[in-house]
Amino acid sequence: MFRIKKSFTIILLILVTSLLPLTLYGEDHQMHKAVSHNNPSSSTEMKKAPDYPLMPEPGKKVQLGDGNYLIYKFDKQPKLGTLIIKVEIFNSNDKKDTSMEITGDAGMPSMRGAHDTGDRPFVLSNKGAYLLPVNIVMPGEWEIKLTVKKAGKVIFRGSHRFDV
Ligand SMILES: [Cu+2]
Repeated sequence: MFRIKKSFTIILLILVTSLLPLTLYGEDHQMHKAVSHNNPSSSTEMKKAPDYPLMPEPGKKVQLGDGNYLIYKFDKQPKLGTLIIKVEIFNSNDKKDTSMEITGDAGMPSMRGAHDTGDRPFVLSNKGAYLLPVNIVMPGEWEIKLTVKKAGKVIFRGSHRFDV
């Protein structure tokens, strides 16, 4: 009986001592992995631009989920000068929703960084339309990227390309 107990203790001791470095190594290894894995991936995720899927044409319903939709238009046929982008958001009962925040980033896809405006907020008009003026400074293909936020959370991203 004593012998069994003793040998059990020895086995336990051997197990513990042999597992201890393993777990330590394991943790250390995992930590190392987490650090070396996190650094590059988090920085690439931060640098990775979000996707802005192409939206239906101006004047068409663009679904936002939960029955909400937006309709965007330009104040005129796009040409050089100031172009106003008008966005209206409707809920599932076709009632205007003015509680959202919209930002727009305009630029030329072929000249990344040359004229990009960065995300700028649309301003709500007294008619309940969101408006953003964009300065079209040269002919060619332009792109507007829309981001819609509800209560501070992004619920939609979409883009539209047009020729000037
Ligand atoms: Cu350009």
